[in-house]
Amino acid sequence: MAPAAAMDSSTICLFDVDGTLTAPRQKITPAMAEFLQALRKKMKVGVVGGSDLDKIKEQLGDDVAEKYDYVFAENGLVAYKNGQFLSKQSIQAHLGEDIIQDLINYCLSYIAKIKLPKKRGTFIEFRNGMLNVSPIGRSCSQEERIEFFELDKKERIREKFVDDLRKEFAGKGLTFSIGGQISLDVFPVGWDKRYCLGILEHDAYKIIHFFGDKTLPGGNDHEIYEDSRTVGYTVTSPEETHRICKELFFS
Ligand code: M1P
Repeated sequence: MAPAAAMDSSTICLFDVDGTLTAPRQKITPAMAEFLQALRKKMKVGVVGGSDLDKIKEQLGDDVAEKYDYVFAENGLVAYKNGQFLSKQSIQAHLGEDIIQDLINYCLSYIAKIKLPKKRGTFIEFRNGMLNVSPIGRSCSQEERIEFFELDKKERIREKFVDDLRKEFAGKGLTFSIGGQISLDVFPVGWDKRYCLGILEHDAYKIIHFFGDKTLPGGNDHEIYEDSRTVGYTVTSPEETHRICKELFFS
């Protein structure tokens, strides 16, 4: 039997979660989970999601921090390495209460003026490093989520919302980004997924591969995909992620 290739600890493969490792907001398949563990024998593996840690745990397992070398929730604003908590940011400490309240009030009044087929609850989720804003509300069912997503593709509800927010809050140091199906994320400039690259700098990786599905401008993978510190790959599904990784790292 040929000896197994040595582990390359100067290379890391970073994966977005929704649309890249899993279907949006769904659990990882056993085949993909197993594949990532095989990849970990060749190089370091990290995940970087826009969602908070609880949602990433729902999708990748409660033991996600132990299963991957790095877990970056909320773009890396909440970070774990080798199963250990590393760091956490606070949007309120960074922005201050005035702007946070202006933002919340503006979003709620914008949402109040939109008529949708369905509206549910939790229109704003306050996270450590971002506000997640959803016109339908995060407590919608999976069916209602898909219904909104389809409508949004036709009517560009979130795109118009983001355009409006960009004008209203111009010069306030905020980024507005569409990452998933029912919501948009708001965070300070620079707190996009590139944030996790700053953390990785301490570990001096020579090569950082990044896989994401929302790599076009306005998508929440765009900045890290374009960054000169990464080798970026655009995928359209977890199956494509699997196929490309296999070709690149196992042949
Ligand atoms: O990871 C992508 C996005 O996933 C969720 O989006 P949605 O619920 O709209 O599908 C959110 O957690 C969002 O913050 C995140 O960017």
